[in-house]
Amino acid sequence: MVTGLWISMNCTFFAICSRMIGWEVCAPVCAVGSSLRWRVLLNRALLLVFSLLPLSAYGLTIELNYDYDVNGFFDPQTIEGAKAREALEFAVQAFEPFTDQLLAIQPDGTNSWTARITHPGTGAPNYPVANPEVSAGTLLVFAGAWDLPDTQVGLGGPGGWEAQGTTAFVDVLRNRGQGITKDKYGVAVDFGPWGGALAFDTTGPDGNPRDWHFDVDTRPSAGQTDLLSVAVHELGHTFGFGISDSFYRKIDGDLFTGATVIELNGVAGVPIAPGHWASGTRSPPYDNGPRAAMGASLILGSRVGFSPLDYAGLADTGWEVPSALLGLPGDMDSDLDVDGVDLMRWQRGFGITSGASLVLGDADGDGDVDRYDGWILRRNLGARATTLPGLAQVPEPTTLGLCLSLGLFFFSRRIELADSLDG
Ligand SMILES: [Ca+2]
Ligand SMILES: [Ca+2]
Ligand SMILES: [Ca+2]
Ligand SMILES: [Ca+2]
Ligand SMILES: [Zn+2]
Repeated sequence: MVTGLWISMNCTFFAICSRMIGWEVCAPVCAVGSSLRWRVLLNRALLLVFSLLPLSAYGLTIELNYDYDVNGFFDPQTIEGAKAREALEFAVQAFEPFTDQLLAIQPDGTNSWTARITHPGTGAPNYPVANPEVSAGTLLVFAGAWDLPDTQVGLGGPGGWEAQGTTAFVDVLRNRGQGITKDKYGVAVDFGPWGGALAFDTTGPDGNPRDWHFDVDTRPSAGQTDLLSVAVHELGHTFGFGISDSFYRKIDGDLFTGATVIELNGVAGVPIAPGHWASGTRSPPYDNGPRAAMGASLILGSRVGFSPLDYAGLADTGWEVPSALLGLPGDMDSDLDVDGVDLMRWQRGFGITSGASLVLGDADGDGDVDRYDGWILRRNLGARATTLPGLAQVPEPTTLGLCLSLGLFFFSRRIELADSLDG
């Protein structure tokens, strides 16, 4: 929660506020705040308002559930399992800065639902999970591991569902209060899943246990499979990359033509392969950028983080992605490099828990300056860019003209992320 920062800064507040609760509400507030007395009263009122806002206003929570981890890949009682869990819990931070206001799924006497997942510990399709509760601002993600076939290292995607109950309840399952999510009912503009499932491979194609690399602070050795890289890729699918109607709507021929991607890339679109960026796609705005995470394959022994291009793809799918994630990662002073000055900003800002900005060291736009921001920065130390795009946020649709009563939708899943070398 931000406190005190807006005293006599009500137009700064206006900028923040207009993002959070809408232009119409904030504009009159800014207009009347011209005298000091008004400002003091106003700021007291605003602080009260913000103290009542749910914490989810500042980002998503990804709730990891290991109930179906029947092979003990994430068993915290074992050294390896504890490391795997720590790595996955680190990886989900790549998505938690998104500011979408997802509605709560609360089954009760009238309303019930069944989540459907690909069982993350066995691969059983359409496995039912009865009536999970999902809090506002939260995605529920089931995690486990089994022997995925061939060279697959991970499997992830959003879950399906069946529901019965009130129209309002079914609508929440359909889109969590986001925009239209199915082309069947109009034009898909957003994606609002309850969550999904992630599975990791236990056994390599040679029949030996897969050699996983769990440590997020070091890079994998030759031949190792990096859990963080696989996790962010499969989570990207859970967020609709390569799966959702709103994603597919942005594909024209063999190019992805979402506005945020085009703005970041500076040309007409980015080549796409089924469900992924074309093989070997690198992310702008770097000079000689790293491979994007949502390519179809991972080179063993390498690490791919969720890159600006991957974030742009999710922004075009309907997610509210902070602008900090769409620039050069870790460039705190926006001078097109990641160097010691940026590192110093992060060190000075370290420990701020809310209200921070990029210049104070908040690399991921979630308002704090923490270990994750430093991790982003260190990964990119030495990186440069020639230009930064003038990125605009893709606006959330404000009205939904939908009223539907039944739902039995998308049993989606996506496999892939082969461990093959594809150049
Ligand atoms: Ca396998
Ligand atoms: Ca959204
Ligand atoms: Ca810099
Ligand atoms: Ca941060
Ligand atoms: Zn994939």
